[in-house]
Formats: sequence, structure tokens, C-alpha cells
Amino acid sequence: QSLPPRQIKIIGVPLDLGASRRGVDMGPSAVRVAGLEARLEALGHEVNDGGNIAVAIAETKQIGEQSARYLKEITETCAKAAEMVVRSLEEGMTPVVLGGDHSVAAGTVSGVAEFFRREKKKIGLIWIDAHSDINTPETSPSGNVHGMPLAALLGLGPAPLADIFDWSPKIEPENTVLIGVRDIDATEKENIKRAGVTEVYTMRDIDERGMRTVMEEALRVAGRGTAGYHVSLDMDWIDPEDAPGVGTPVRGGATYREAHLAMEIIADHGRMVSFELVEVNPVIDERNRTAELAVELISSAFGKKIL
Ligand code: 5AB
Ligand code: MN
Ligand code: MN
Ligand code: MN
Repeated sequence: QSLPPRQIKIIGVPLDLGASRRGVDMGPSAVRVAGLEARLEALGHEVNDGGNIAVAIAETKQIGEQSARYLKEITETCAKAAEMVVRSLEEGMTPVVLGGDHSVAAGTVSGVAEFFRREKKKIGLIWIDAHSDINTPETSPSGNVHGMPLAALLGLGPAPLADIFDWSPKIEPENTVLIGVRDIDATEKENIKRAGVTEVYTMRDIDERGMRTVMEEALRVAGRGTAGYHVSLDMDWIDPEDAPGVGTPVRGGATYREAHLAMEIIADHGRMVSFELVEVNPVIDERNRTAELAVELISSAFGKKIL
């Protein structure tokens, strides 16, 4: 095991207000059932499960603006998640956030950024996803907020999400890296430019240059001049063949082995300050195998080695 033992705080965020396909609210449960705590403890880490953050039920709420549906409720949830992340870091624990849809990242990363800002440090962000999640309410084709968290963190909007803790942007474009992208809206291409993000590794880059080279480069960029980086892993990054239970499957994703290698390299570098895994959808999964893969990948990211 390469990672020195850590104290890990598990934070469940059963949020599905940000996606149109329902069911990712059951993700935290599915990942726990797949044995996350025991697997991390077997690696020598001390694990404390903080349970789930309360999330509004869609049926009890108004949708609000169609351009950013349930933005009010999502912001409330993200603010709570952010607080809990700050508290975990203050207590010396590494947050592992379980989604839920990807809009939770606006909360998680805000929490990590807020904690390090108090020490006058900035953080890097590794965004691993088939999508770039950099729409704003003005550019979104769907109005689904899980397509907007990266825009919020870079300060493009939507404002309520971008302004958690009353400051913005939470991350600098030069320390933001996207990995595994293969489905970007035309509007998102413009937003990537507008935000000044240059480190975008598409599936083609992984095919041509290999996962190892891509990861080494990505981690260098995210780690340059930062206290470390947050890893945000959307399970739809992985090919639907291996991860069928996700909200928004896109063919042509990372293989089982590429995904593990990426996580193992993250563990080797030892500079990850927080982790989150999102978009597991048990409703369309096959006997919980996407959640089981999620647990395997988290184990690799936290130092599991074959030998
Ligand atoms: B996910 C799309 N770009 O904005 C949009 O799963 C998809 O968190 C967003 O990566 C996918 O609705 C969001 C078409
Ligand atoms: Mn325990
Ligand atoms: Mn995503
Ligand atoms: Mn995605």
C-alpha cells in the first residue's frame, strides 16, 4: 500500500434534482452496500461514515426556472455539503463524497477551496467525466444543473452555486484538468475557452498517448502551485460496458483497466486532498456492479495495490 494511512470521512449526498433521469439519489446507498467502508479499512485507513446530507425530494418542490431546474434546492444541498467538507478537513480527515448527481461537486469543491483559502492556498481540480459539465443556465440545452458544476466553480455561473461562501471563482483555470471527455455541447466548447481552461484530455488523447502519460501530465498541471487537488469522478467516464448504471451513458469510455491505472497513479502521487464519486444509478444498474466498480476504483485511489 503506497498511501500512508488516512482518516477518511464518507459523506453521502443523495441528490438527483440536477439530472432528468431519476435514481442517482440511491447512489450513496448502493456504494455503501458494495462494501466501501470495509474495503478502505482493509487498506489501513480509519473510516468514519458521516451518513447522508438531507436533500429535498423532487415531488415536494417546485422546479423553478426551466433553465436551471431546482437550482434553489441544489444550492442549499451544496452549501450543506460544503460545510461538512470544511469541517472534515479541519478535523484532519480526507473527505470522500458520494453522489448523487454531479451538481454536488459545486458544494464539495467549494468546501475544499474554502478550507485551503484560509491557509492562503489554492487547490487543483481533476475532473474525470465523459462530459465537461461547463454549461450555464444561458447555454444549457437541458436545464439540468448536473451539467453546470464546473462552470460554477470557474465563476461562469449559475451565480447562487458559484457564490457559496460568498467568493468566486473557487478554482483557477490553469489548475483545472478534464480527463476522458467525449461528449461536449457546442456551447460548452465556447465556455471552456471563455473560462481559459486549456488542459482538456479527450478520449482521443487517452487512445493516442496512453493513460499513463495523460495522468502524469494532468496531475502535474493540477498540482502546480497548489496545496493538492480534488478528484471528481463521474462514473460515466467509464465505458457503459463496465459501468452500465449511470445517469448519462456515452459509449467509448475508459476501460476497466485504464480506470484502475488512473486511480493507482493518483494514489502514487499522494497529493489528492479530497475525492468524490458521482452519478451511480442503481435503477438501471445490473446487480449493483457499477457500485462495486466504484468501490474498487476508490480503493485504487486510496492505495490498493496488486502486489
Ligand atoms: B454529467 C449535457 N451537456 O448539459 C447537459 O453526467 C449533459 O454530470 C450533462 O456529466 C451531463 O445537459 C452531466 C447535455
Ligand atoms: Mn468505521
Ligand atoms: Mn459529470
Ligand atoms: Mn458525465
